[in-house]
Amino acid sequence: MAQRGVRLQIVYQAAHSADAQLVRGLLATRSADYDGDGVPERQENYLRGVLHTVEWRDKQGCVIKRDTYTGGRLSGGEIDHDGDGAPDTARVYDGRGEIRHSEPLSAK
Ligand SMILES: [Ca+2]
Ligand SMILES: [Ca+2]
Repeated sequence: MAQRGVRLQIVYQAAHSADAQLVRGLLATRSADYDGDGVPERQENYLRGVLHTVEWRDKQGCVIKRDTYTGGRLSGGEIDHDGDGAPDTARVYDGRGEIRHSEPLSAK
């Protein structure tokens, strides 16, 4: 029913504005601009309609946090604590989304 490239404009109470993109009727991305500056802080990326990653970006558009979902469930993540544009901490989550393991990533 929905065509490739269909875009939905949604206004949430929590976010200033949110934007969703469907590909062949399945949710592909969903982004939210919480402070209303026109640049989304958060973007959800879906694979075949299932949540795959959630990315948080700074004002320059650099990813400062990326969570990975397996089968729609939070499984791992990378964080850029010092804001140098490279992730420096990796996390592994248990089945309930609690941090099971966290370790520093070597600089690339
Ligand atoms: Ca924003
Ligand atoms: Ca870093």
